[in-house]
Amino acid sequence: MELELPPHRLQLGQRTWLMGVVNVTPDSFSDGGKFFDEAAAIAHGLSLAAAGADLLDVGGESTRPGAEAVGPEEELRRVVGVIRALRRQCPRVPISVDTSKAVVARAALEAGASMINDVTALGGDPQMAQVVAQSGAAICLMHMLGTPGTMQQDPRYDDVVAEVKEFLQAAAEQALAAGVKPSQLVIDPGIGFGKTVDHNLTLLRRLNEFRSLGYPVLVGTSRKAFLGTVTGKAAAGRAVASAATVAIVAAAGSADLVRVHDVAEAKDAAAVGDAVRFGYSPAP
Ligand code: PMM
Repeated sequence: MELELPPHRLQLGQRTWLMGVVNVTPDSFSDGGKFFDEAAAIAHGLSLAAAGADLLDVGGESTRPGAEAVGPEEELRRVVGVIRALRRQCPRVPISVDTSKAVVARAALEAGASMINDVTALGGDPQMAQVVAQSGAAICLMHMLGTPGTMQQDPRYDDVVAEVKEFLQAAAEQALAAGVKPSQLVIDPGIGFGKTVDHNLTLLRRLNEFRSLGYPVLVGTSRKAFLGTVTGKAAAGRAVASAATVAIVAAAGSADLVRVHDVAEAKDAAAVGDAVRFGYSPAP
């Protein structure tokens, strides 16, 4: 299977691909405020690419629990220049835009992005499916229970894996009905988005069950709160714990792409996990 990110193309099933996070926000989960300035965000994106990121995910709206929504003008102001600069300065690395607004997605694609990472799985903006269908860009459909404002207030499931799968299947069907091609779709169980620690661990343990949906799987565990619960560490000290999850999913072959803040650590973890899965062969 291949994921087309024009003009790039990722061969899936050969190794775990690393999506480096560039948050141009004052208030994200773990790095809010650090790269809020455009020049700092661009430099950060370039450093992630140099550390081995296979694609970069640029976001201008925080989805941290309880985060305030950002208007489209402000989100456009934050991400478009960063995407344009990264496209120009680092043409080898495809760019994804972390947005649920169609107007931001469209502008980001024009600026050089080739994937939309929509944490609302097309539920946030009725125009989004059309933007994806018309552009041919890849789209990541992520599961969230509720909204960032409410999602961590006592989330409940009878069977978290079955319910998240059902949601992603329905979101994929909605995309296909709007004219999106199956080859454009990526799915993500949305670790931390309306889930308890136990829900997150169960999703990771049973991540391979999402394979039956037939789409590439992306997972984002990086620096998230459940790792803080498990290790007792604050967000900035969760790079090793985050890398451990990358090794686990790589060895299990349960994810094609991992969304990470600490690319250098994740790269080693993915290399070890991939080597356990496939055996070791030196890079050509
Ligand atoms: N997590 C965050 C933001 N965007 N997108 C996808 N597809 N999957 C995720 O798990 C995800 C996401 C929150 O993380 P951050 O605010 O620390 O970057």
